[in-house]
Amino acid sequence: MAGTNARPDQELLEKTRHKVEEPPMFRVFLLNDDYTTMEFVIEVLQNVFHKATMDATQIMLHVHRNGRGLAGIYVRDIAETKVETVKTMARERGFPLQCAMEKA
Ligand code: TYC
Repeated sequence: MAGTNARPDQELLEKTRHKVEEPPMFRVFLLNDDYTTMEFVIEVLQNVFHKATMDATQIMLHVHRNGRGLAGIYVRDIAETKVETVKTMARERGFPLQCAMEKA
C-alpha cells in the first residue's frame, strides 16, 4: 500500500516540524555576601560554569558590586544540578555563598 496515502510526505513533515518546541531555560545567579572569598567565587565560575579566568573575574566583581550576577542559562535539570553543586562546594569550604535559579 506504499504511496496510496492521500497526504503527501512533505505535508506530514511540515506539520511535524511546527510541533518542535524549545525547552524552558533557567538563569542561574550567584549572590553576593561579605564572607565568601573572591578566589572561591572565581573557582566556582571556572569549575562549575566553565568560564575562562578573565570572564570569571568580571562576573565575580559584578556580583560583588551589584549584589548578584548571571553565571549561566541552562535547561531545568542542568540548572538545578549547578545550583546544588555550588551549594555543596560552598558548604564543604565553610562559605555562605548562595546560588539561585529563575525561569528565563
Ligand atoms: N563580597 C565578597 C568579598 O568581598 C566577594 C564575593 C563575590 C562573594 C561574589 C560572593 O557571589 C559572590 N570577599
